[in-house]
Amino acid sequence: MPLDKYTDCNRKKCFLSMLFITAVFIIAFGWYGNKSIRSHYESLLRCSQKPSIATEDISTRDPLTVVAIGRMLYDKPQTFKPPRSDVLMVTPWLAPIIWNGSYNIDILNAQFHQRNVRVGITVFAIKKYTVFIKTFIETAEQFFMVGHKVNYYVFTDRANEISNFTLSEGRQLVILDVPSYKQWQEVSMRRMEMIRDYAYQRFYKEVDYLVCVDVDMRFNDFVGVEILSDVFGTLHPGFHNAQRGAFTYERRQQSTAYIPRDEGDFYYAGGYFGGTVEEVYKLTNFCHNAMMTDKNNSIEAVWHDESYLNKYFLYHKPTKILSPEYLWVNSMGVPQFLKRRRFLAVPKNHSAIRNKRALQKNPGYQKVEILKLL
Ligand code: 4GW
Ligand code: MN
Repeated sequence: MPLDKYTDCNRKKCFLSMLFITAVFIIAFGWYGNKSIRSHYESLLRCSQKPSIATEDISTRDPLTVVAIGRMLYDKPQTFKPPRSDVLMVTPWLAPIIWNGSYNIDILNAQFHQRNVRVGITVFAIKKYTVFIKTFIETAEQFFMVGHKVNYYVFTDRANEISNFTLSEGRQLVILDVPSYKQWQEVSMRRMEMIRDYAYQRFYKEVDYLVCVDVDMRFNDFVGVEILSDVFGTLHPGFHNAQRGAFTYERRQQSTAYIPRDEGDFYYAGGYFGGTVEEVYKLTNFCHNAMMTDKNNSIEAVWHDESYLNKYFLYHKPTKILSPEYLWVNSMGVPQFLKRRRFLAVPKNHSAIRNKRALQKNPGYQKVEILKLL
């Protein structure tokens, strides 16, 4: 075969085989492409038939609670203009300290309403302290978590002395019958154990957050969801500006509440702490166990439950701290930085309400009385 013929023929063969190969490729790709699109589509279908957990959760929720936060008008935050420059507004571990003017309650209310948050507030009214309940509840109705779901948990040994209250919608009062202890120190300290036990048995089913406070108090201004966080403590009004060395932490090394003089952030008040039910469980469980260890070693921390709380907060830092606006004593006057007095101590007639002999036996007695007279 002449070369040119050969090449001619070869060209034809080559062209035909190229055509054939191209056709095979087109068919093969078409089939594969179709298959992969179909399988992708099938996987999409599978996804929509079996939604992920997150999708499922949203779809089963009450549609009213899934509403987004609507359009709101408020002043833009200013990068170089902090709303307060006279007070510390954040701790070195980035927990906010709550002062008037530092937050927008409308934004916070919208966020907490969206989550349909339920708040439990615990108070103890043992023996003669039932006299404080009326003022406590009545002022709480006016100022505490207004517009949110609230359960008052009143721990008492005198349920018959707790009168009926007319409460706003979404709020209820639960009386919890508890034993009273002979020694007043124990009355105060056993609060940790009782809160722990009820958190474990009951509170976790009924509320999201717990606020645990003294009963010898009255609300005097609004206290709302701005206080809520995983675990929060409150600056003790008597020590809000004190030096470390002046904090009345437990200083005896034999006690589980011991804090060395070169440690400590703040002095937290025993009469106001809280957080999620789970975090309050952990806190109260720690404090109660520490107290029991000390009891077995015949030692009791100088400021009872407050000393153990301070120890807990030193090594489990609170995620929010309430300023003294949330716990104040009028006898301390009204300093410039205090724009609101939201929760005030009710002056006590000590001899009428307390067992004086027991008080005089307490080494810290004089200090309490002095603080109260300030
Ligand atoms: C001395 O005789 C007492 S009795 C000291 C406290 C007592 C007591 C305290 C009581 O007889 N019944 C009672 O329910 N409590 C609860 O413990 C009550 O909730 C009270 O607010 C809390 C702490 O006691 P307190 O308010 O008297 O403590 P301070 O003076 O530190 O606020
Ligand atoms: Mn008190």
